[in-house]
Amino acid sequence: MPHQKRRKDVRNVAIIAHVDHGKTTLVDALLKQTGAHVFRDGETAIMDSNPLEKERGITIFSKNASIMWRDVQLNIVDTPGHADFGSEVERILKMVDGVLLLVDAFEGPMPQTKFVLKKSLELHLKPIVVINKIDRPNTRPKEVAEMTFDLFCELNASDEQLDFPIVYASGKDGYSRLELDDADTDMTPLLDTVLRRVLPPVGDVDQPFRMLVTMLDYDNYVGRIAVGRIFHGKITPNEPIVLVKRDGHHERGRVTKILKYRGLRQMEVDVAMAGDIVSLAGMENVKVGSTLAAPENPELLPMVTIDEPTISMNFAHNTSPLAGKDGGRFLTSRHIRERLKHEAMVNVGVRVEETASGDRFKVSGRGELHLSILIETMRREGYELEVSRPEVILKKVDDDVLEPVEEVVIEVDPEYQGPVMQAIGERKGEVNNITMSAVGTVRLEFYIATRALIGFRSELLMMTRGTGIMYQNFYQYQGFKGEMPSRQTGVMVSMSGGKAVSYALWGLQERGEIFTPPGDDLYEGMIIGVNNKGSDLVVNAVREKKLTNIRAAGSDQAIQLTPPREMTLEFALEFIADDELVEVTPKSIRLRKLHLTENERKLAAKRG
Ligand SMILES: Nc1nc2c(ncn2[C@@H]2O[C@H](COP(=O)(O)OP(=O)(O)OP(=O)(O)O)[C@@H](O)[C@H]2O)c(=O)[nH]1
Ligand SMILES: [Mg+2]
Repeated sequence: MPHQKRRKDVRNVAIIAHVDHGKTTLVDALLKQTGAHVFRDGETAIMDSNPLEKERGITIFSKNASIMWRDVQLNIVDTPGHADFGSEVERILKMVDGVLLLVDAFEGPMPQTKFVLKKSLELHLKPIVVINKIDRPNTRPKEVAEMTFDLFCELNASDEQLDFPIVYASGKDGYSRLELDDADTDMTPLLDTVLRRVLPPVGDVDQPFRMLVTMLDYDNYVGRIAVGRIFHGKITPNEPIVLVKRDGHHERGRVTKILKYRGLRQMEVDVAMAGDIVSLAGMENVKVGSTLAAPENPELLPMVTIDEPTISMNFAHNTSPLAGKDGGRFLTSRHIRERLKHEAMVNVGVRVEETASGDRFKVSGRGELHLSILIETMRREGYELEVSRPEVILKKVDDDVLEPVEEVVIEVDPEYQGPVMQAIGERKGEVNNITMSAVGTVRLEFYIATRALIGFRSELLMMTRGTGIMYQNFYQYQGFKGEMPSRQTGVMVSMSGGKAVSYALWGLQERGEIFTPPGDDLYEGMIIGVNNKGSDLVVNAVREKKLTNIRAAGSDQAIQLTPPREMTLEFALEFIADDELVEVTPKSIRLRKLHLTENERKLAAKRG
């Protein structure tokens, strides 16, 4: 191998793991240890800065931070652990020279651990394994270390990769150890392991500048910002560069600003060079996967392929009688089209297509979470929408129809094992492993069509009284698995508009769960609850009690309403049937029939 110049003053490392194994909390500990950020009391997961991330307690977007350790600049990328964002993690891996693979000392390797490790090994990265959360009771760090070793073997790691260092840590309490029985110190053992194990970046500053764009950012003052790793050369502000798009087109421009991370903040710098992770402003049309290059060598840098979407939904402007009443500012089909077009530009995994009807758009993404985050973001921006049930995207290869299949792990108390196994069986899932966890829960591992999982999470929660945990991860496309069971219940549909009345709801609640609290505005065709008997039922939920006799009117106080379910977007999307829609406004999430009147529904049913 020819001699490669490496920079000793920088290391680029990504933190990868299954969802919730403690990536963002570990970054807190590193920022604290190096003084890169001063935490206020009770401040946690500082990198989860987006309001949706805070609300859900998960990381949605990868983010950078930079810390100094023993005069070396460590650029750290915190990545999302949820499977829907797996392809983003894959792209991040192209930007770094090393990874910290976190594994929860209690749970052990999970589906997304396998996915991110596989991708890292394929890119010839040499992971550092961090057995995390060792402060938790009932952990089994040694066993988890062995399971992780087995996973490396299963994924055909090279001997060099198999020789991974292990650091035991508690990101939450801010300590790490090289041996389990070492005394607790701080994050020094982990930070020193990073310096020792992660290769300094290769890069020749004398070559023409080239940078691969891995992430996008936006700033009101400077516009779109391209974030990525400089692979060759160096760059100074106002230098002319060429934007090389993935389709080979070139566009000339200039870098207006160069920003580098210091801690959590971006600072303007006068120069950046090979090995640096930087943010460059000035190129409005830049996309993820583009290359920014010096005019004398405008060639694309190789990038990992972008995964195809697996799920799609129809988006349209809100056509319900309550449209515009919840303070939405963007109500028309034109608004929705423009917003979605913008999203398709900046959100790599999202695809937007016009449909024959002209005012409905087919939006495809990498999973339900991926798309529900887009919907949630739009409603916060003031859009009103109606959205159809998620559908999986089928593939046709020669004469075969293929559908996406997921690898799923469910953890439940043993008493629920039977019903859950039965539900998996009904959905044509294939169980491939059943184990007991250290705390006595049963872990079921199985493969199942993505299609069969839509609606399954909410059913699992109901089946296990909210205790069941489920993780899923795209596995592969397989032959179409035929019909799947659909929702077992019908719904109660409001027969007219008006405000929901306690007395009426009270009369209806014995038929099934109610979604709307008294006082809520209803309209004809709106779904107000579940009808436990299979069919749909048109009901009157606005009927006041006749005040014919004083005693009965007085007894209204005695009405005991079960508190209605708090409607979340995830529940709504999973719950609805094909002839139903979710209405999303800045204030409410409502369910409705596609056809609002009973007549229209009957006609539609006749037409098939
Ligand atoms: N006991 C204990 N809990 C931890 C530790 N690290 C994180 N947690 C908790 O685990 C949960 C998830 O932590 P995060 O840091 O958000 O996990 P993450 O891997 O970034 O999650 P995603 O980004 O959504 O994949 C939070 O409730 C943390 O408080 C730890 O070292 N010990
Ligand atoms: Mg996180």
